[in-house]
Amino acid sequence: MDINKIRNVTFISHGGAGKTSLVEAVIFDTGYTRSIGTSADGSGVMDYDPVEIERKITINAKVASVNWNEYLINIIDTPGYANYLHETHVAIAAAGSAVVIASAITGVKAETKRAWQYADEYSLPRLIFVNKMDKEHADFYRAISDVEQSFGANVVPLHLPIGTADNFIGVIDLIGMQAYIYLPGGGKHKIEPIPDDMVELANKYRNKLVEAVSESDDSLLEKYLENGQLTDKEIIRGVREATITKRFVPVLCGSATKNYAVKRLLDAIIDFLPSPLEEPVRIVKDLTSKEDMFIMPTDERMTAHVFKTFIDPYVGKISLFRVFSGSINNGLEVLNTTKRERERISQLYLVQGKNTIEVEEVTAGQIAMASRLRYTDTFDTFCDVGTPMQFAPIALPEPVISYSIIPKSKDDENKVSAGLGKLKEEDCGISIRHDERTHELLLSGMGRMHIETTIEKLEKKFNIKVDMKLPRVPYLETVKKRASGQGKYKKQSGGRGQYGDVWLEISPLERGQGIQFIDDIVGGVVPKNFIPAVEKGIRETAAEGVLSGYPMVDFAVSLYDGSYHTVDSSELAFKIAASMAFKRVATDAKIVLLEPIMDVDIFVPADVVGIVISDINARRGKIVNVEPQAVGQHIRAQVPMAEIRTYAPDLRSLTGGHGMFTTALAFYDELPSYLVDKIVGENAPK
Ligand SMILES: Nc1nc2c(ncn2[C@@H]2O[C@H](COP(=O)(O)OP(=O)(O)OP(=O)(O)O)[C@@H](O)[C@H]2O)c(=O)[nH]1
Ligand SMILES: [Mg+2]
Repeated sequence: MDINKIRNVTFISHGGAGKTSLVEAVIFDTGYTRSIGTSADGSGVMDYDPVEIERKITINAKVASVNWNEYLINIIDTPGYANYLHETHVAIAAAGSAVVIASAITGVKAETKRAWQYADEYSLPRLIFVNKMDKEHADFYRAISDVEQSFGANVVPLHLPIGTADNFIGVIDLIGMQAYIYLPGGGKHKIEPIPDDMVELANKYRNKLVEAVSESDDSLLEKYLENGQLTDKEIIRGVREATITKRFVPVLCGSATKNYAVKRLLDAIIDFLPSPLEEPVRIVKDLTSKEDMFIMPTDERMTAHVFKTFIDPYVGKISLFRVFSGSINNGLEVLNTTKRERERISQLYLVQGKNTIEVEEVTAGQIAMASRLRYTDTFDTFCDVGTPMQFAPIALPEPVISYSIIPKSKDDENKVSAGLGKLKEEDCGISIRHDERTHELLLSGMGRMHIETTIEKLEKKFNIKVDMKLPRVPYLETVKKRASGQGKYKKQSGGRGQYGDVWLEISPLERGQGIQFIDDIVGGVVPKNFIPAVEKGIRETAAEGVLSGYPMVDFAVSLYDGSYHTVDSSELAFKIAASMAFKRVATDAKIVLLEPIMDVDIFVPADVVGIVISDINARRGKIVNVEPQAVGQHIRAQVPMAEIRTYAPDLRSLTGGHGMFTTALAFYDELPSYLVDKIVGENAPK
């Protein structure tokens, strides 16, 4: 494959703007399907996961490799909803350029801005496609000004729409200065002169285009000043250079579902977006020299990066990877550098969503799929066996919400973690852990909907049904003051009796000090061999809590007196006596509950800082600091875990999707007394 004729492009935007519909139209236009599939009726080849079909959204990033005019265009379709932005991140890292889909109705929403920022991080050149021109209230010019305001980007239309909504019939190409009029059914067009009533507007935008092109290139500026015009070829070259160097962003428009102007988009991808040779260069670590180096697509040493895994209940594991240099042919043994294992690639495919075409070889710049790999997971690197190299892992956002997962049937208990473990292989945005403090299985993800769709996958793929619940807060107990007293266990009815007698003193310790047991016995009033039993009795009772069922911590306990019986005393008797004494003395020492407090870092636009701060206050939180950022403000706060468990969806609705946050455990603090009864009540033995 001629590397100059490859384009790797990701489609990004907020949810529902029409990315997948556009990809379905592309797959049809390039001859891979006989009709245009839609997500609305589940007939598409892209959104084929059962949960995607049911919810009519994209959840997994997917690839469609199509041939168009002898070029190979690999499109990575991404989810738009904020709950799946980690997939968008991965797609952007694998692609070399992006098509940003703006809606002619809603323009640019928060998620598109986030995706745009990611694309900035990877320096991706991009095009904008204003979609849904056929819908009522569609407005191309409003969408463009929204793009300009949202991104401060220098946007330059290459097309103008002819008509809108029901009257949208085609586009004017501002380079060829002609009209593409689409025939009902889409895909096919006639070329006509620009309609009379649009000639003036077309000239105005043509001039803007020519000026933008000349301004971005000195040699073209000279020609423009000399001739007052540029040739079509010069404009195309100028737009290409300006797009690849990100001096401006070309804008096209059309309708995905009507399949109007979709082929024009394919032409633009070829004409204006970079080939792998022109993409931002990638860095790999050369494990022989231990140095980071740029890997050029022309390097003969093979490097490839796995960016997505799917788990198919029948086929097993499917790995999507991009070859950055060299080539991989069917049957090649590669080194999986990440796992330090040799892996034979025996089935190689190009994919269009769920459809596959088997191939013998893939070369630098291509995206392909291999199935049934033994060792390989997402983000692993492949390279030639003799030249180990490794790509850095992709930095992903951390999960922001956790739920406790409970199987509906007791028999499924083991299956649940195994099933979730498999889903984690296909979804790098979830994490699973068993919380030892609350004995819950916690599933964490990017939002409530992400958790919901994950458990829907669990049911649809593996037939495991579970419920989700907010996780329990791991409260702790401690004591506030010093207290002392006795515990005496005595039983003398028939046979051998029981006798244990201890005096304990409890005193509070600093947070995080745990439990200190001090043996202050003098003169053997409690014999040495019984003292470990006393300590055990105390520790076991503390672990179960005295007031609320939560463990008691951060106290010192001294065993300072007691008595024994030469015949009746035993380890068990002293253990029971210690437990009795501990419960009594702890209660006198004023038990309080401790709750986990989280450090919360919130990033929001400046205009919502006030709302976000008052919401944090309403959650019993404290604002630590507010600091301006390049974009928006950074609020640092400390908030009780109990109040922030659903912060991901709450912040999203509070800020219209523009807020982001991270949390981490900060410390434990005393729970206000007015809340203690509620917590104690919740945990009381039934
Ligand atoms: N009228 C009209 N409807 C469209 C167009 N493009 C998409 N739609 C509809 O918009 C809805 C969402 O389309 P999708 O293609 O699933 O949008 P998406 O951007 O892939 O959405 P996510 O994957 O969830 O981010 C569907 O009901 C489509 O039929 C268009 O050009 N015109
Ligand atoms: Mg989609």
